[in-house]
Amino acid sequence: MAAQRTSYSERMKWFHKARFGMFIHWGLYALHGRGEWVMFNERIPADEYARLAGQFCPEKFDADAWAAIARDAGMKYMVLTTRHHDGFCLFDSQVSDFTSVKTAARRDFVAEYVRACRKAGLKVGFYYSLLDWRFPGYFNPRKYPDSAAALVRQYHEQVRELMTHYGKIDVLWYDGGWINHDALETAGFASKADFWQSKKVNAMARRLQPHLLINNRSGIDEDLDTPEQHVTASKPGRGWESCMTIGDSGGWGYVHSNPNWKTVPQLLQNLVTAAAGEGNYLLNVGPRPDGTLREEERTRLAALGQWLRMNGEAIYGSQRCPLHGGMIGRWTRKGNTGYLHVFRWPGREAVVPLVATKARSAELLATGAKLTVRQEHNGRLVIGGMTTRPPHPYANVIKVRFADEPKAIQERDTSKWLTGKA
Ligand code: FHN
Repeated sequence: MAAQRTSYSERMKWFHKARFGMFIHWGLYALHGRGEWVMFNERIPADEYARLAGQFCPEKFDADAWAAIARDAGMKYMVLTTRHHDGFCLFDSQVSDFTSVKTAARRDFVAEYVRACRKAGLKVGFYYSLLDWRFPGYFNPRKYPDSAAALVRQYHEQVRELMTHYGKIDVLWYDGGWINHDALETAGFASKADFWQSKKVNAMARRLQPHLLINNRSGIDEDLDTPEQHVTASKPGRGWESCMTIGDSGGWGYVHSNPNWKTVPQLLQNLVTAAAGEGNYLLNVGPRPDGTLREEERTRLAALGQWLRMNGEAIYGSQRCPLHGGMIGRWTRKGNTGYLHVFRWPGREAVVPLVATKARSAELLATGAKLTVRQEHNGRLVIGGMTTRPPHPYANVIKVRFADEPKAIQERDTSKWLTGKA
């Protein structure tokens, strides 16, 4: 008897609280150290690329270490590439020999990853690439219809395996659902979802995993929008998650010389911007071939975790807040409490225009240090009693308790402020 499917809002509850997750791109491609697209970018023939599986023996792989880094960073879930576009599976599969169980490693890394997530109290996400470059039918479904059909069959069967053999799964993170439009048309498919038969496979996944969240990359919107390398909020009520690399966008998988790493303030501002839009931040790591994480990733994640231990109240389960942050930063909210995330510390006072709601009190969230509040007739809220220099170098949160849910004054005549009126 299929378990009763739960409502969207019910399924989304933990996700809205979580706000922050770890994306992990790891597989054979790490051996080359030139990103996860190396097979395609360098047009490495399938047989030559497959020989990498004989070298993939990540002796230092430790899923518990990954989970501990994620947990200490303040992350609440992980999403691992169970299979990327190269078709190599980090899990056991009855429909493929190109797996980490049937080749040199002889390990089901997905099983180890799932156990580690649960032990660390993290929700479990599976990334799965629909496309598999090894099938010519992906590139030309009209010329190779049997290969295209085999590709789709493999994807359906492997999604069933992933939804069946590893206990309760929380997120199914599809990727690689794009197909050349002309190729689709000439092969007689009306859409990507038609080619992948996504409706059928997603219905099966939900029967097996009634609480599952599915992203929007199988050709159907499903539960989550997935802005990539940027933080753009979906409309209220629609779940979304910004996925991003810590290094530059040149590679999600391991790149052995990546000169361009985002700073902790940049990463923090992305996390806050996601939380301000009631969305999540899925921050990526690309482990080395041996399974270890780079110093540049570990130090940044540790710094984010330290900040979240002091300010997580303003992030986890955050709601949208209409108040203006201006040059100073961004607002999140929980009920009648607003959190002003100060990216650029203004000095001894912070001015917030167009506040319609009475502010009762203000304090520095991290320390509880009391601040003052003064509201002027034109809606300007002046928070005072601040130190000249920022208490924390990256971002500081001012917690403001309001008499009601904080609202902004809607300006009908924007020039009114010139005369001191709202
Ligand atoms: O091609 C993939 C890429 O390798 C990476 O997995 C990202 C992560 O969202 N998704 C695709 C590019 O949009």
